[in-house]
Amino acid sequence: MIVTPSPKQLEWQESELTMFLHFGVNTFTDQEWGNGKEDPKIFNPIDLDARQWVQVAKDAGFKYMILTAKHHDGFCLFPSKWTEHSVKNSSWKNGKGDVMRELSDACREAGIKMGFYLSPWDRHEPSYGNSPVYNQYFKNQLEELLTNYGEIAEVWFDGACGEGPNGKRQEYDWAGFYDTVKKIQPDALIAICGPDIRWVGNEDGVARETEWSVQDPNPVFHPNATSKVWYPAECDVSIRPGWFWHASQDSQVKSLDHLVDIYFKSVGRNSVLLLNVPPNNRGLFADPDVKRLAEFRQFLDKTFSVDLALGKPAIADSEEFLASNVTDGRKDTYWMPKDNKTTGFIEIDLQKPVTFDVSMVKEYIPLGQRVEEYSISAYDGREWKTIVNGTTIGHKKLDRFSPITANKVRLDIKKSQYPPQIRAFGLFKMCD
Ligand code: FUL
Repeated sequence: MIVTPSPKQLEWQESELTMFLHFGVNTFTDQEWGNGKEDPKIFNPIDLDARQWVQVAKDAGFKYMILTAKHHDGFCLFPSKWTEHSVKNSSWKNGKGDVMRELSDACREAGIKMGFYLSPWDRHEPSYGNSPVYNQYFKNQLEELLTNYGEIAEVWFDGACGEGPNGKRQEYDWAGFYDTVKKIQPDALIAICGPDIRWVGNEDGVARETEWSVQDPNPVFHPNATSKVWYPAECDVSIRPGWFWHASQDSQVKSLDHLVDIYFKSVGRNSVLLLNVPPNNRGLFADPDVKRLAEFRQFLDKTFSVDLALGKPAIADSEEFLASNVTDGRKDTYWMPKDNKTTGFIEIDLQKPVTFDVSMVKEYIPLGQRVEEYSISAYDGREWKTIVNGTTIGHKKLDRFSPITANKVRLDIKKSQYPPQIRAFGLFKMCD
């Protein structure tokens, strides 16, 4: 049986860019992990403007935003009725503010999808460590977040699980948490400690060269699965050294080169990039981050707006579906060889010498991820040269190489678990 994504997993994968927002009491204490003893009064982002966050994210091409509704310190950015440790006892807006509300309203207005991070580990809540009681507390908060803020696209469960105040260890009721999410918002994707989206395994924003969206089920996150599951990778990383804003890190925003490298190693390796941009203590994105995101967008636009293979004639050794489907710019067509063949090649005639240094290959993932090994070669009028040897492709595989001038290129599918279905084969010249 070929494993395929759910419609929501597909939509998520195709969106490619998600923004993470770490914000809370740590923003005011200059910490990365709060201890739960912070005075809620310290939370006072006097200029908070969620529309600024959303505009910056949207302008940079991000399609989803995920807010830390509660981090490990237990302080809630929404006025939960189950605790006093929240915005309602902060100085901000005399306790009348609700960051979830402001962000969800702004996202809806702008057509951006919203998600939240709710830390299971809670260093403030006294019931933490008393497993059934705390699990109920956590479900109550999930219910608030899933009921009061419109559509929630992604629920992000962190795996961190520290010791409770009474020295007891908290056993999370994952199955119960998923039931709560599915009952209220069946379409919400559950990420990381959840069944729908997989943590890539590091916090550097980097996927593997070989990245399969088809995986063996995780016994905790897919307790009922009996065979492989669609479990695509998400690459989380912060634009700064820390997840939370620190004044001292205003000068340490990642360079454009670093962000571009992350893009190629995440989105370009069949993953979604979850880039953290933390609001500052005024409640705004800081200037260096805003500037860098604009540069990042400019780089991507300049590099990817001209596909040098688009509309060029293509042939293949075998065509159940036409080879020219890979250069037609459409997402609903693909090349596939005849007779269930699992190997084959496509050749694109560029019609004149063209210089490029990036290739993009996409599989038609609505029908699964299939390719295990491929290569790309270029013909300069005299000889064929192999420029890429790769393994998996998936939603999108980007390869970088030294600039090459060629008038023909060829994609060889050398090994595939089922007949390959190639949606696109593009060529680009990176902007300087
Ligand atoms: C980790 C947390 O401990 C960090 O503070 C951060 O939230 C990161 C995304 O996940 O597990």
